[in-house]
Amino acid sequence: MNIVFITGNANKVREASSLMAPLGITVEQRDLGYPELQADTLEEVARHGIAWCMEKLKKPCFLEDAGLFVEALNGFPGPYSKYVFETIGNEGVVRLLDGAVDRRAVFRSVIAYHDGVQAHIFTGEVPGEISYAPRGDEGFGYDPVFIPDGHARTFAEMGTEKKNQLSHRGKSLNKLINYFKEHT
Ligand code: ITT
Repeated sequence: MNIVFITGNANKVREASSLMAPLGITVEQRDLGYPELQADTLEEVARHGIAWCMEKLKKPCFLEDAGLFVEALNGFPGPYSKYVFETIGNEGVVRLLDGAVDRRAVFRSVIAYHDGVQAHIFTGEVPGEISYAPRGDEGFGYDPVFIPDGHARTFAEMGTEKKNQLSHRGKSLNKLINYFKEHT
């Protein structure tokens, strides 16, 4: 089976392939540059994006919108995670929590899969903490500052396989995989 993953982020494709390739699912990256709605929830962004992509591509495909929600910042950056990463980056996020004892955060992933008839949503989340400084050089984005609950290492200090076992995206991708198993 071949499935199109619409994303400009090759790291996401690497993570999806790591889970899907062993099951005989080939992940094909297409970067359509879909418009990301300025919305309050990841699901709205994903639903709007997949409808746009389906119009363009006219074949089954999926996309994923992810975000980091920091408790002490009332869920910021959340749906604005990309912009915040590109402006203040990991050092900036650590600085925003300067002196904060409550460093809890949640990573969320929303996959929108369109089967040609309708869209299906699959979600995943992982609770954790923001580290006191960026650590590790694997992964991408906020991985160097996110420590999943019950672990001492940041995502960037783990390999793809370990991150997939714990991560928001690993969870949403596994739900998508189960859907494929049930429907193909
Ligand atoms: P798309 O083309 O798929 O949208 P993107 O990199 O823009 O790729 P998102 O909008 O989903 O992805 O991600 C929002 C931000 O959160 C962005 O800066 C990512 O680098 C970061 N991010 C997403 N998933 C992450 C993960 O698993 N670990 C660390 N950072 C992540």
